[in-house]
Amino acid sequence: EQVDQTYIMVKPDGVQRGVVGDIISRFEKKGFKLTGLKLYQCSKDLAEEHYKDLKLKSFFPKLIDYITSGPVVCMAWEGCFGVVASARKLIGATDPLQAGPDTIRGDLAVPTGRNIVHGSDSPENGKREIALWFKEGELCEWTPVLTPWLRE
Ligand code: YYY
Ligand code: MG
Repeated sequence: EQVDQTYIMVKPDGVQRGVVGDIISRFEKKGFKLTGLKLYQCSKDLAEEHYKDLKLKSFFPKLIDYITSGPVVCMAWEGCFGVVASARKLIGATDPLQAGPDTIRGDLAVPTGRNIVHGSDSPENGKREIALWFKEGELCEWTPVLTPWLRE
């Protein structure tokens, strides 16, 4: 049975606005397994590496300023096949105006440049981003007691 990981991050505006608990709760309730969690002030270098595919975009410098403007909450979540796409659905569209109701961005955010949460866009990037943001020893292997009720 295939297991995937996704990197979810509450951006500095989400931390400042006090919605960290709400955001974590949505992934817990969906039945994903938390394997890593920390509050972290990231460097410019790390933010640039994380968003390296967007380096040529006009909004890149503003994006890096935003992500480094305060602490973020870094999370690694694991689930069965589809967890990465499923997490993106919970998060909603990049532009919160396009994000559906009951999504994190649809419920809590307005401008694209303050869209409060990040989620990996593919299983490959999930792995890459978790390796980028977490050191060995910061991730936990454990078996939630509800596993048989959440996986086939
Ligand atoms: O994966 P996701 O966060 O939904 O969008 P990306 O296209 O990867 O862009 C990353 C990040 O960049 C986005 O969450 C906000 C910011 N951004 C922006 O400020 N202005 C845009 N037109 C597009 C993206
Ligand atoms: Mg993205």
